[in-house]
Amino acid sequence: MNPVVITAALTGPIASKTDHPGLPTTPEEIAAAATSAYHAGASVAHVHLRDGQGKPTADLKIAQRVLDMIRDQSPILIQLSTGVGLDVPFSERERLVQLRPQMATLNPCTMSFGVGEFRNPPQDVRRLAAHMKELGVKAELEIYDSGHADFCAVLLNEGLLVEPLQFSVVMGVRGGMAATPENLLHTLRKLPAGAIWQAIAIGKANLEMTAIAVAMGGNARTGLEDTLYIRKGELAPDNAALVNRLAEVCKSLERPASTVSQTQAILSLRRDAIRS
Ligand code: KMH
Ligand code: ZN
Repeated sequence: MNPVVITAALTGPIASKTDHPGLPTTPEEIAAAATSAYHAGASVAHVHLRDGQGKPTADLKIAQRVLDMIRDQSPILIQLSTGVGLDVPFSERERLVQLRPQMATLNPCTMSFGVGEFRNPPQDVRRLAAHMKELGVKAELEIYDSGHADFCAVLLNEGLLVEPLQFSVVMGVRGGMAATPENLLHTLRKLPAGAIWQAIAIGKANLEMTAIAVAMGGNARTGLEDTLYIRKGELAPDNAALVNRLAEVCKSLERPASTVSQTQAILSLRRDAIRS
């Protein structure tokens, strides 16, 4: 079986240091978390940025600083979030791809997201997809419901996406599909042939659903964006502890965590002087 691409989602847009004192929010903390996650088995860091007040931001200077710091410390690949945060306008979010990370998220649809609204209007999504294609930034398609996969097929038909498509099946967000094996299977059946996928399980099903995904041949993500707890009632010590646990699951299933170089091949990433 293929090795597993483990992605570490270090910070996310929702939690604060009040929820978890170890949540990395400053550039220094985010870079250190990426490095520890790399040593624990992750080959991709999914990166959200926070401003000086700890709020989600799409500030290009902060983003560049974080990318540079991560690159200085390890070869982990960087996947920049264009989701950013629920209160950040799409026009600011989409600018982040100008920094040409090797990967960035593309959220295809608008939806309720917990207590808020995650706005991804179709014409804005099309414009961002086209820009990412032009810059050679690989789109990680975050789908929160099986219908989102259908819209990605429309974008593919319109020539806005580059194959192989790379999907994240996100489960457990209130407003999207629940984290259940049935929902995962149903959604996977909708993906175009040849698509690459990973499971993202938000909340208490994080371990079970990522383990199921690995057993099924998919890739998997974990980190404090996805769950603040390592088990019921016990905060995860840090991102690396969650990555380490997932890497152990992968090893037990005879699918070791992929190296950076293997991940570049598996995800068909651009290989150039810019390493992230
Ligand atoms: N910003 C959140 C609402 C992404 O990283 O692209 C969803 C999110 C997706 O975190
Ligand atoms: Zn994210």
